[in-house]
Amino acid sequence: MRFERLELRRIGLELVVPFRTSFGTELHRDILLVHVTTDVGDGWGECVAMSAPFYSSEFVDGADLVIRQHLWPMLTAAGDVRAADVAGVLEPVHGHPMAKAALEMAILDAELRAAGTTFHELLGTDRSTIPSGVSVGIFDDLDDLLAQVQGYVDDGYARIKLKIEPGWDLEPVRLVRDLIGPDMPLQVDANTAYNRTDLDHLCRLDEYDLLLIEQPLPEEDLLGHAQLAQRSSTPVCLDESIVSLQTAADAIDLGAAEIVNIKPGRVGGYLAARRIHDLCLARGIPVWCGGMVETGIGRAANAALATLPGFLLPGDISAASRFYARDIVTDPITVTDGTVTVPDAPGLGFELDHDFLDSITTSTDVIDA
Ligand code: OSB
Ligand code: MG
Repeated sequence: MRFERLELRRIGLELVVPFRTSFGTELHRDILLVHVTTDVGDGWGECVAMSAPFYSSEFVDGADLVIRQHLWPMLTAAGDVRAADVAGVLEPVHGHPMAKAALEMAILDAELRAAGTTFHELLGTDRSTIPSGVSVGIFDDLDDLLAQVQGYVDDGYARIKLKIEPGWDLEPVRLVRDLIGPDMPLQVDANTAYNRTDLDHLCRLDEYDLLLIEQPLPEEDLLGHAQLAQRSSTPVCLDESIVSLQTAADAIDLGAAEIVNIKPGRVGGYLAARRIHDLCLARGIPVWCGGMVETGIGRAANAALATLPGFLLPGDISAASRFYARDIVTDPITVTDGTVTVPDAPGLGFELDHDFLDSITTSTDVIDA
C-alpha cells in the first residue's frame, strides 16, 4: 500500500479510579492515536507509551516526536509497504518499540479492513472468547484494596493481579488470598521494585499459592530473576525485561522467565508479539497478554492476539469500565462469566465512536506523505 497521510491525534481520558503502581500513580491519561490513510483505505493504532518514562524509557511526547521526525518519513520513503514490512523498514531506529508498534498497528488495521479480514483470521485462530484478568493497583489502605478486589470478584474476573512494592506485599497478598479463597487464581506484579537482596523476602510469597510473580527485579537483571526462579516455588514471569525475540529467547535459556507477559507495544508490534508467542510455545513457556491501560483500540487487538494457543493464562484484558467511564469505541469490551468476546469485525476489530473521540481530542496534527 501507499501512504497518503498521517494524523497524530492526542486524547485526554480520566481513569475511574487512580491506578497506582510501584512506579507512580495515574489518574489522567494523555494518549496518542495514530491514523494512517493509504491508497487502500485507512486504519488506526494506539500508542501505549505513558505520559512519563517510568514504566519504560518511552513516553508519549517522545513517541509523538520520533514518529514525526523519523519513523513516518522512513515509511513514506520506502514506497510500497505492507504491515509485515514495517518492522524491517523501521529497524535502523534503535528502541522506540511503542512508537513503532503504533504505526504498524494502524497499517495492519488498514490492510485488514481493506481485505475484509479480522485480526484473528490473520493469526489463524478461531477461539471466540478468552479469559479475562484484572490488574489491581496499590492502595493507601488495606480495606480499600479489599473492597476493590471484592468488586472485581463480583464482576466475575477469571483472575486477580495485585500490584506490589516493598512495604505492600506479604500483608495485602495474605488478606486478598483469605478474601478470595484458595481456588481463585492470584498473581502479583512488582514492576521492578525489588533487588537481589530481596530474594529471601520474595520467597515468603510462596505460601500464598500465586500463579506467578511478575518482574520483581530491574529489567536488565536477568541473572537475578534466574536466581529467584531457582529459589522460589512461585513461577517467575517477565514483563519489562522482554523487549524482543532475542531477550525472550535468552531469558528462557537463562531460566529467568518461566512465564512471559507479552505486550505488543513493548516488543515493537503485534507481529513481533506473535513471533515471541511462537518461540515460547515451542519452548513450553506459557504466555499471557499484558495490558497498558489501552482504550478499545488496543484492547480489541490484544483480545485477538490472546486467542493464539500459547496464551495459557488469563491476560490483563479487563472490561473497558475497569479504567474508563466511556471508551472511544462503539463496542467496548465487557466481561461475562470471566471471559471477553474476541472481536469479529474486519481490521483490528473496533469501530470508533467519532463524536466522543472528537470531544476528548486535545490536538490533531496531519502530515501528508
Ligand atoms: O506492568 O503490567 C504492567 C499498566 C500500565 C503499565 C504497566 C502495567 C500495567 C498493568 C496492566 O498492570 C493494566 C491493564 O492494562 O489492565
Ligand atoms: Mg507488568
